[in-house]
Amino acid sequence: MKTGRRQFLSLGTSLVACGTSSISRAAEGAPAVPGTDLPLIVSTWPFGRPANEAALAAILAGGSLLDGVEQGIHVPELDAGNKSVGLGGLPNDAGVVQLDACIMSGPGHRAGSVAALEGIVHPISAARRVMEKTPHVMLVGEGARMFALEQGLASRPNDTAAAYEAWRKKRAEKAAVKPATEKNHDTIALLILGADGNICGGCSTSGWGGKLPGRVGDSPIIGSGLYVDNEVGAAGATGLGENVMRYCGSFLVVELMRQGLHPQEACLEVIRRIAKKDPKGMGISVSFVALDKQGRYGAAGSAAGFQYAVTNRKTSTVLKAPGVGNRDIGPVGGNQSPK
Ligand code: SD4
Repeated sequence: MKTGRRQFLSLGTSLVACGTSSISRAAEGAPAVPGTDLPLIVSTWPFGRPANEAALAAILAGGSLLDGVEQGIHVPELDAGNKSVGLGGLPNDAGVVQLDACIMSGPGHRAGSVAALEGIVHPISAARRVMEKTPHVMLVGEGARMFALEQGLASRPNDTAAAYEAWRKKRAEKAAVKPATEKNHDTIALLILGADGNICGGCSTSGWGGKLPGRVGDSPIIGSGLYVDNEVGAAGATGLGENVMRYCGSFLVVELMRQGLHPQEACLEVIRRIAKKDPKGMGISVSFVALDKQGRYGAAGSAAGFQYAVTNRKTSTVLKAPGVGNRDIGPVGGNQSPK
């Protein structure tokens, strides 16, 4: 369900009126920038906005930051019209949707991840269960699916046998993988800075449409598609995973913030570095979102046009990120909390 701005504001008002107004600013640790309204939620793409709003509602209703991440990401995962997240996403080259997701908790520096997961409605919940119920960080393929089923997560049949046979026959006749374009990949990466100064994040995608069966992108790889460091901040990626994984992209954004860069500048710098090494230069097709412990946030893309969503109790909005190849696309957000 798409939440309109008016509906969102009244939701926020009624929740505050119900006694949750104590959730406001960072109480301890490094304080947020004065005037920053927390929780602050930042995510990729315009479809991140309803996800942010669901995350905020979960937190204002008394949920944890991880509840916010999980319930926020449930929104695009359930949206059958979303062709890049959840079971409505574009299938691989065998006609099968394979999903990747991960989650990270700043407190405890914990992480959980699933990759090449079939038939599970909410991969982000499977990732959270891996983090909370197992001694592992990552489960893949059939093992991940069996684990998710054991955990009682909702599933939908994914009949791979027929799809595989059709794929096997066709494979000899054509190049196996369709080239990635801006149209056959997207991801939700959602980051939250809580009122207590803690940070959590999550990421979920169906990945590169037409990918080879078994291909895993950056999104479930801790440090590539997502990274959270509770002392510094968090970052998440969207775009062509092959161009993020080789550089530990989200980890690098966080490390540059640790060195003092503003989140937006850190995103830009990582894209510059990737583009410099990559023969495709600005054709690398990657974007990052980031927020820091001070409540600053930002995003950048290898090209103009990347949009990201920023939400707090006062406002929920979609901003344009600067593209490294073309920085003159304003208006650009990224200084402090949205006003
Ligand atoms: C992947 N990074 O599987 C994901 C897809 C994506 O924008 O984010 N595309 O490579």
